[in-house]
Amino acid sequence: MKNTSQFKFNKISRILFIHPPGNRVIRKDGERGMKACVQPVGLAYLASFIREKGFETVILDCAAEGYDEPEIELEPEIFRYGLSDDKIIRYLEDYKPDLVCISCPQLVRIPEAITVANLSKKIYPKVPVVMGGASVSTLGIEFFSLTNDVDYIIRGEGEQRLYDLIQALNSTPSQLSLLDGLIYRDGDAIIENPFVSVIQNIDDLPLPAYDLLPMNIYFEKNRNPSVHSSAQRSCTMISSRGCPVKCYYCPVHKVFGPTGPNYRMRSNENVLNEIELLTSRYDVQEIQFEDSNFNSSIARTMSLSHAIGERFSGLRWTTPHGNQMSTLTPEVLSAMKKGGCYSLHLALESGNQEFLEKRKKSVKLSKVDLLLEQAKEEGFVRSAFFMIGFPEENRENIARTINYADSIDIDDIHFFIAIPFPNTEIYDICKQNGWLIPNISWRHFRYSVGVIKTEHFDPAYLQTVRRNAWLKIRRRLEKKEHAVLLSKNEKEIYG
Ligand code: B12
Ligand code: SF4
Repeated sequence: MKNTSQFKFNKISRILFIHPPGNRVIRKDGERGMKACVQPVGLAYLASFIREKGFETVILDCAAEGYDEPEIELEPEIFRYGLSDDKIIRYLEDYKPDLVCISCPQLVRIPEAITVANLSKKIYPKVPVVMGGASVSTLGIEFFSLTNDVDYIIRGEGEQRLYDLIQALNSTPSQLSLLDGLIYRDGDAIIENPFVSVIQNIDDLPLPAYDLLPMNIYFEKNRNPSVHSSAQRSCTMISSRGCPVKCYYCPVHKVFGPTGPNYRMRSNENVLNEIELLTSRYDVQEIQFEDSNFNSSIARTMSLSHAIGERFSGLRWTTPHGNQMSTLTPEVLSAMKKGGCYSLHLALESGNQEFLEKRKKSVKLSKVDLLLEQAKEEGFVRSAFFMIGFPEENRENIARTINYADSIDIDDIHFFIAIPFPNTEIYDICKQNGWLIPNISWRHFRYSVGVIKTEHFDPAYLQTVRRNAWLKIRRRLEKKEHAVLLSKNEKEIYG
């Protein structure tokens, strides 16, 4: 029993934000997922917003700070990386927070995020623990069945919501039931408030608190598994939130658009201010825009590209989370290239046009060759993303996607195993048909493992097919004069 009135905590003034340790696959045959070292931009936004309201804030990035520590096998072939429990405890003891805010960006990291909550409660049973991020936004109330050591979860964008929670805890706990997106315990009950709002004008947010992050570690390791950086000092950034499209497997709307697609773009000026901060204070040479959908608006892509090129000549940038193909007109490609963008990441998804149409994707396979040619002429490095293992697929469809991927003129390739994130349409389809492998660890909800088993395939089959396809296409690409492959060697896999 630990309802709010039972906390009897200090008034909250010192807030610790934690990015938990990460985990990756290391298979017995030596194949391994890439170990990420990337700025937790969401946490940097939160810390900045809360600091501006007058609170003392620090960020502990366990994944980056403990990047070189020995890895620990958590379950067969999945290893944790980052700070050890002892070091996290020491940090907690030194800082003495009044509130612990943990970010859990991906479902795969839920067990590690819960471990951090356990450690905090062990030392400070009365200090409230809040968790947010795409994972809990996706899972919702179900999360509370996993642990008793998290008191509050906040779904969606956390800046205003976290501030409102702190205010309520400090002065008006009776207001908790009114806070949008909050799920919390009240005695034995779990209360789930409605989750509806988004931040209308994202220009109103302060810039992320990069000064609270260990920026030198990110620059030194320079390891964003989604992109082969063109410069050592690279930094991720977000120029828009949400996505105007709604794919049946994507959880992005659980964070940025609870009532449907809720796409919001920052103004050019606001984006340029952040680039100015990153280039002048941190000497950043490459920006990786991790927007869900950077180029969905033709007008904005052109004007932002132009603005970046004008003000930051020589700066290189890219969009590793993927490019929507339908808006990459020759004019857009040319503007992006002139503005400093050096690589494209085409979210082609499937080699089956019928499937793409059924799923209302705007990808037209008949136009891919021309687009790739135009992109090559402009001088882009061109990578393509495909997904295999959608529940509706059979082995023939999967083979068609792989053959198609092998037929196009690209410089790098990624195959992702389709993942049914909870509370998405694909998840419901899998659940209704009994295609979800029961009692499977959250650490398997990654593109290199998979959790779907139908009459046509299971994760082991998909992993083998993916591996063989990657090796075959890699060998073809390696022979190209200017091969630019993200994976450093054949054993390194995405996911
Ligand atoms: C950059 C990125 C990465 C980086 C790492 C980022 C990091 N530091 O953790 C890399 C490339 C390494 C990566 C890897 C993976 N990623 Co990723 N990634 C992203 C991406 C593109 C951007 C994240 C971001 O900066 N967003 C912008 C900020 C503003 O949003 P935010 O982080 O969500 O934070 C806001 C809220 O969530 C909330 N919030 C966040 N934390 C907290 C904490 C508290 C206390 C509160 C109150 C609120 C709160 O407030 C923030 C501000 O509004 C997102 C998609 C997207 N565009 O968001 C996918 C995304 C988070 N990734 C995803 C996935 C699946 C993965 C992988 C599992 C893929 C794989 N390889 O199999 C791996 C896992 C890596 C690992 N080993 O742990 C999914 C997660 C889905 C889910 N529900 O699990 C997403 C949503 C993409 C998608 N649409 O499917 N990823
Ligand atoms: S286009 Fe990309 S970000 Fe947008 S809904 Fe589809 S998969 Fe998600």
